[in-house]
Amino acid sequence: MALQYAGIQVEHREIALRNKPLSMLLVSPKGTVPVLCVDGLVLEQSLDIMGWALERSDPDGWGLVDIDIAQDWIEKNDGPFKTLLDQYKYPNRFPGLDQEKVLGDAIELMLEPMEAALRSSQYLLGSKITWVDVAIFPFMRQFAMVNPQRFEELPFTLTKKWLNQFIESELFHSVMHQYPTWVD
Ligand SMILES: N[C@@H](CCC(=O)N[C@@H](CS)C(=O)NCC(=O)O)C(=O)O
Repeated sequence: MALQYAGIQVEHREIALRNKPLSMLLVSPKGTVPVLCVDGLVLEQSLDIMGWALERSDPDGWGLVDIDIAQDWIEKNDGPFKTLLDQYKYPNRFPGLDQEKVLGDAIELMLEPMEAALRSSQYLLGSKITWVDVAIFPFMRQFAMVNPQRFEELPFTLTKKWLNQFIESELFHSVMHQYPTWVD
């Protein structure tokens, strides 16, 4: 989304994670997606790719953030919330865990603070969209998709509205194509 927002054209190579092409592993042995290769530079973290794109073009000021607040949200999302998301998404991998307990932990960790933030402003860091919203909403989308009905029942009206705004956005739709899998 950041690349599209910044108007940067890329050659998109969709990867089958179970069968990673050698050409990808040669530039990025870490073997995770996304990877951006540009002018001899290899960026292997989503946030680095977003940052790189916004440095080139940022028409609506996605990059204008209080960096400490941004980092707090990102650390919470990429750390403990991601762990809970995996537990919630793949209960078979965590047989000892109670799904309602996982949901409760996620609510306390992320949904309640998000709802509180969205009570005082339209987006997580204020009245305008920033890269932090764009970096975090895909995780909340995945969380909601595990049990959409259960998610819908939760009393987090503002968080649901915030999420739906991104899911329904033209920008999101413009990048959510099915691409053919790249084969070397
Ligand atoms: N912190 C990295 C995480 C990248 C990551 O773990 N991506 C997953 C897919 S969402 C992956 O490529 N996993 C490798 C695999 O499943 O083999 C980022 O944000 O780019």
